[in-house]
Amino acid sequence: MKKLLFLLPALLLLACSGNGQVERDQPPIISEQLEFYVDTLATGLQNPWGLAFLPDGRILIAERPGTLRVWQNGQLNQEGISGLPPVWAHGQGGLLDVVLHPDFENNQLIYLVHAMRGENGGSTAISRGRLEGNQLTGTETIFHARPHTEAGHHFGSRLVFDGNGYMFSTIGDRGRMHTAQDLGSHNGTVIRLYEDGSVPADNPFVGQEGALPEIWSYGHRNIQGMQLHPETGQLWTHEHGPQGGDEINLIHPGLNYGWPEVTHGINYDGSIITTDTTRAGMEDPILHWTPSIAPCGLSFVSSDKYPGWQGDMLVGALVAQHIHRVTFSGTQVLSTEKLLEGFARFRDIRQGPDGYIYVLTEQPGLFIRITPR
Ligand SMILES: [Ca+2]
Repeated sequence: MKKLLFLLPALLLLACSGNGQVERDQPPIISEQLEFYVDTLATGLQNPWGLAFLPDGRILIAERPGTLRVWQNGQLNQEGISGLPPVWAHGQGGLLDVVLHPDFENNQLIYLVHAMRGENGGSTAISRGRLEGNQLTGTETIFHARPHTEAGHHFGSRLVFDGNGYMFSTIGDRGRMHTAQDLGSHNGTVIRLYEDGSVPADNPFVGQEGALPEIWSYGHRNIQGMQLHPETGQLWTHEHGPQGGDEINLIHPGLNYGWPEVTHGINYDGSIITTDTTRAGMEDPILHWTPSIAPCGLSFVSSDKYPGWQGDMLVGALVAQHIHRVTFSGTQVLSTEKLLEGFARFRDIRQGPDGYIYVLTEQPGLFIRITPR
């Protein structure tokens, strides 16, 4: 018995590579399709928002107040990445997503989505720089959404490369809902750009008077989860509704996703935004959540590490504090399951190059791995 008690702490703290340690919650969590462990890789993060996997094994973690942390050899480095663009840590804004260029191995380019000040307030921006050691060099801002406002609401944002020279990013409605229907504003949109920030000539609103050419789709409230489907290449997003009416959408160029003309939600004060949940000329969501879960972070499971979850979408929930697993047949939702209910506010979910699912939470700010038993 004495020997067993001695062994227990060793079971809870499993040695990881390097100096770091993985803290494993015991016993495993039993879900519908599989049993898994929650392995804590790092604690003490400040509003972690996005993460990216470097080919040398380091992992970058963006913290919203404006630091880009490095997880290396099983632990968080004290020093973050230097040479970041000017981040406007303001309300819901700050340093948001971090993404590697698809050809990072050859060009070392890191892309950051962040809030940035300009004249008369600010909005969401995209910057990039070359990673040399722990420093970004040649950092430049290649897009800055407009109009600017002092509002601290709804900056988005995620960034996705399609590997064919294009990138997609998202801008929230900045707390001014009706601007999501205004093509003269980036508010409430998905945008598509070339990798240097220039505008593809075949974007849907290029040449349309009064419309901003970067816009790919519009009528969104605040998108904080986006990924290309690993098999079909379709662009999937989710977005925060108001009170109720969070959505999963399949994004097509030039289309109007309805906010705030159609929604399944209502205002936070209980007042009605619109009585319409659907309207001709506006896209219906694939799935909507009422009450809201406050979705943030999205990853399809494509690896073979999670039998039973392959092809499913994992969605982080901030307010509802769980991971939502959604199963599909094509674009038809078959079922949903709540994982890790009450664990924390889930901010980002990514499948790493090793096939495992990595997750960021806030309050507390954790970096965890979902490890199948
Ligand atoms: Ca909608």
